[in-house]
Amino acid sequence: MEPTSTLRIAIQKSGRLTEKTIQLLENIGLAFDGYKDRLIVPIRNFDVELLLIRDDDIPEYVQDGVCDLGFVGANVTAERGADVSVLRDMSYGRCRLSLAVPKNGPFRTVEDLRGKRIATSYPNLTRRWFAERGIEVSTIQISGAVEIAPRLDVADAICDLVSTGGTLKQNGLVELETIFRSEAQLVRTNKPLNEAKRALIDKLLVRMEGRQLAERSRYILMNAPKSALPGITALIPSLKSPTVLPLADPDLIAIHSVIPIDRFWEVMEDLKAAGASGIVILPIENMIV
Ligand code: PRT
Ligand code: ZN
Repeated sequence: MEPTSTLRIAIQKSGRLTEKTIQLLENIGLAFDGYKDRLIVPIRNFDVELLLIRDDDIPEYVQDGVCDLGFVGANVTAERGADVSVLRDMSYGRCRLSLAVPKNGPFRTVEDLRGKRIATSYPNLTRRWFAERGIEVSTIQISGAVEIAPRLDVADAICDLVSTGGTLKQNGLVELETIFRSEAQLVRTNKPLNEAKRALIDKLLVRMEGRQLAERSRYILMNAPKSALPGITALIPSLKSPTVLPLADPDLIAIHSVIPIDRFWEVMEDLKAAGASGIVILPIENMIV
């Protein structure tokens, strides 16, 4: 497949990253019809097309310029050693690549794995990690169901992706050490792009930033006695100064602002203590600062 004048974005055809990526693209205003069972999906309102492929192929496609952008796990890009640039961490598809050993086995530390067999779908990352520590191991490359390798005596330990840890537990394995932390990323080719494509990428990035910021924020409304305003203003880590509106009761005011979601509970409790009442929190659809 040759590079085209249309901005081509690679996404995972069917897997853990697919739905979130499709949702994000819809949220930033790209209009397209169904994507299931299609290789190429044209975007109706931009000179963009989506290429739906296996995640393992995305780093190389972007590296070679067959696709200009790609959404792919950092783990895949790192394993492939692809020459691409990371434009954004996407904060979904979070997982870790970890070493795990049989729960009741003899291995308690990474040192205990010296000379042992490690089953993994990530032989490059695994080998590099052990080499950096001067520990010799042999890696056995397995493309799926790595977690059963110790039980089959194909390997002594595994190095596999973990998110909840449920799969390890079910298979009688315990995590020894995390060797790589990952999330989905938007990557860009390092091949030169024309002005139109660069401008379009910038536009999409601004929209993504707005969307991600909105997801991390909440709109907050509350009533309070006028006298409580200085105390409340000091508590709200708003983007700019909060909006203060008069109410029918001249002693009361309404305050509107935006708060980061990670401080949500703390801020709510502190506001109440500072005199706020009728506190309402609303999700934000989009935000451009
Ligand atoms: O078909 P294709 O090659 O495109 O897909 P794939 O099967 O190779 O990948 P897929 O869809 O499983 O994962 C795509 C990407 O999602 C990965 O490359 C990671 O970046 C990311 N990701 C996030 C994960 C997980 N979380 C995850 N939990 N990928 C795999 N897993 C596996 C894990 O290894 C375990 O076997 O899911 C299982 C459940 O995990 P626990 O810990 O929640 O039990
Ligand atoms: Zn894959």
